Amino acid sequence: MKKISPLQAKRAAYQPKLPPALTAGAIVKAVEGKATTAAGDAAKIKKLFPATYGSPEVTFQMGGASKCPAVNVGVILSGGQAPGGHNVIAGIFDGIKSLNSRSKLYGFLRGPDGLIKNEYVELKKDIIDDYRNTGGFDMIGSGRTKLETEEHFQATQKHCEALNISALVIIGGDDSNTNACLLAEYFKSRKIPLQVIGCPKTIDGDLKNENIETSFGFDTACRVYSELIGNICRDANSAKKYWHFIKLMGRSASHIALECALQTQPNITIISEEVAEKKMTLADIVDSMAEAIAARSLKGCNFGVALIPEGLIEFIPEMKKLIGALNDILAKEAEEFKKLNDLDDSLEFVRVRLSKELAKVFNSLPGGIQLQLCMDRDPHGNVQVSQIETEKLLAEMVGKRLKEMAAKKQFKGKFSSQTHFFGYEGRCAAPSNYDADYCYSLGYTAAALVGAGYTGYMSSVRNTTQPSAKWSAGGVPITMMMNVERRHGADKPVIRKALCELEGAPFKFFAKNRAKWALETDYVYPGPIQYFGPSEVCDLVSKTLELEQKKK
Ligand code: FBP
Repeated sequence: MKKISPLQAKRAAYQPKLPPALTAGAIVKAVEGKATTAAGDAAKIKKLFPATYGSPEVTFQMGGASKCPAVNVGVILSGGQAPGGHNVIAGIFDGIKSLNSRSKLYGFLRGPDGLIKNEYVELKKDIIDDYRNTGGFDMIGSGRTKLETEEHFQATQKHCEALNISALVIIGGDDSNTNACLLAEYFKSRKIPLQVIGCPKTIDGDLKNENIETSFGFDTACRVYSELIGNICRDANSAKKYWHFIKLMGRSASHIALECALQTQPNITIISEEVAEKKMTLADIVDSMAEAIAARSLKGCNFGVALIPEGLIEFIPEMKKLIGALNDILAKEAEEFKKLNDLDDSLEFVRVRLSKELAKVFNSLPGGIQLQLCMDRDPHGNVQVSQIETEKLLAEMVGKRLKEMAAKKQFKGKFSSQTHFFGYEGRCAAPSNYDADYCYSLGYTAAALVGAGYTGYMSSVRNTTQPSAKWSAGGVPITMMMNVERRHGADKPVIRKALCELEGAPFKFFAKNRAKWALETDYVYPGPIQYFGPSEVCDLVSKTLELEQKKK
């Protein structure tokens, strides 16, 4: 028998909470709201999604039909790991069994690839039970293949028909849910009886809007990082000799960095969205960090902690333009670029294709960063920011700047840095109670959407800062979250990414306190996630969600 940890054994027995509408099962009464539009470019989205555009929002109430036929459902995990994915699958399983005990769940392996290649496993009770309340995506695996071509859609249809699958649940981030919507549109417009439902996953926290309070995994991942940051804060304050530069995952938006800052109160936190808003250059960021370090040094503190969001580089206006141009070059001339074997030739290839202004920015970067910017894009055309070592870039540039300041007698302290990157450490942690409950409810809600016959919807569970007895469940048409953006050198319909709002309550709270946190040693040490014990330590919600919901 596979050995499991004592915590895992106890945790397996945890029964996640559900919104009241679902406590008697997934056969529910669906209350429809008004017809919806899109987040932007409504006319274009309507044209691209004639069959699914404009569907109403749906809220569930207990009740509805007394019987439901058995359904076969397929599920895939798509994109980066996020704590709670197994609970979404457990929720779908329990939900469809509550619709009809003869319902079956099939898990396609390694994400969209499994669907295209027809590699799957039937998820029976014993498998599901082994994975309840565990972290990771290892039950069926995940992948980043983009489900977007006609061949992919046809293969999906063929493989689902062979298993008598009438609904697919795609658990993924903004890009994967965009693809879920394309798939739903494809089937609905051709009258193919295959429903598609999305579930909002990503530790990045950038898949949220009026109806999707948060993406799952954000809560747990931020708690893991905050525990580690708290430990580093304590180490910094004990040894009093290092400045720690910590890069935090979050491909684009700075939600993770902001949440961790709210939980731990480090000395410096850079928020990419603010950098973009203030049109700061790399030099501006370096100057502001060096000044903060010099000010702290005057108080005798030659140590501190700085948080750097992973996506920063793309928010520095000059860098954003550069990356945009590189994306276009690498998309249009991918084949020629791939043929180059020599690193210098690769750099020269892009350099000569850049405008004079952008070539200057490119040349100002250390060689290592230039190469990292030219590395393979992910299948969605995104720069793989987790591989760009901004924490090292900034530590090096800040050190240089402090030396210049020292020469002018503007800095008399000492500066020694350590760099860290926290990302993968948090993505497969055992879900916090919040994520365990939220994920199970999202999965169960997806089953209810399947039972009620909807397609092109994202599962939505709301009011989650309240006890579960006040949670609501329903569905949001995915087209409602879409706009048109430039990707891979072309205009594409995509779900609008939710960036940190500088007018939002979480950022405002941070902005109000950051000067004090910068100068003083005001660290908070959250410690590890607690699964057992008093509710005030086990049943927490993220500071971000707490502040966002408070204002409502
Ligand atoms: P998703 O958007 O797919 O949830 O992934 C998020 C993320 O964890 C980012 O924070 C990070 O930049 C990226 O995945 C890393 O990707 P990979 O796992 O392919 O290295």
